[in-house]
Amino acid sequence: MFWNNEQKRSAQLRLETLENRWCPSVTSGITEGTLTVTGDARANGVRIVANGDQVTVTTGGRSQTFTGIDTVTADLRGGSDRLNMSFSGNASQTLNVNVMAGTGNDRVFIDLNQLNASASVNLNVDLGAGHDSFRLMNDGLSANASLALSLNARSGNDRVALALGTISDGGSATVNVEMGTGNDVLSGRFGEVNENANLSVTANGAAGRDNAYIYADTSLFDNVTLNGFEHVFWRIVR
Ligand SMILES: [Ca+2]
Ligand SMILES: [Ca+2]
Repeated sequence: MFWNNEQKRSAQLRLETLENRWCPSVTSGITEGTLTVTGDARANGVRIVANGDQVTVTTGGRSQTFTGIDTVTADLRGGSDRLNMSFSGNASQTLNVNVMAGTGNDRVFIDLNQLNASASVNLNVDLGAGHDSFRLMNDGLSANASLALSLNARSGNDRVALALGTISDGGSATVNVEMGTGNDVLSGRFGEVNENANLSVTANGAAGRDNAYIYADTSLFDNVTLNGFEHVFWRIVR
C-alpha cells in the first residue's frame, strides 16, 4: 500500500493526538482533607511522599502535590500493584492512611522514618487476596508520638515485615496483624521502649502453615501476642 503525502500527514497527526491524550490508570482527588488515590484492574505503580499535610503522588512518571491532607486513601483494586509510601521532612505528621491493595499479588512498602514529637499516624492496610508483601519501616517514635497499624493480609501466601525503632517517652505503638489463610511469614523487629512508652503487638497466623520471627529484647517478649502460628522464632536483640 502506498500513501500519498496527505494520508501520511493525517496518520502522523493521529499518532500525536493519541500520545497527547494521556489516559491515567491511577487518579488522585481530594475532598475535605482526604486524598483518594484510585487504581484500576491492572497492575499500578504508585509512590506517595508525605511531608506534614503535604502529599505528593507519583505514578506513570507524573507527580501531583496536594496540601491540607489529613487522610490518604489508596484503593489500587485488582492487578499486582506496587505502593511505596514514605514520610519525609520535619513537619509534625498527623495522618490517617488507608490502603486497599485488592486482588493480585501486591507489594506495599511504608517507610515512616522517624516520627516527630506528638505525631499521630494511623495505618489501615487491607492487602486483599493474593500472595502479598507488606513492609513497614520506622526509625523511631519521638516523644508522645503515636503509631497504630491495623493490617489484614487476607488469603494467599503473604509476607509481612515490621521494623520499629526506639519508642521515646510518652510514645505508643499499637500493631494488629491478621495474616489470613495461606502459608504466611511475619517478621517483627522492635527497638527499645522507654519506661513510660508503650508497645503492643498482636498477630494472628490463621489457617495455613505460618511462621513468625520476632527480634527484640527479652523484656519486650510480653508485648508481643501471637496466635495461630505453627512456628515462632524468638531472637534476642540487645
Ligand atoms: Ca490495580
Ligand atoms: Ca492482594
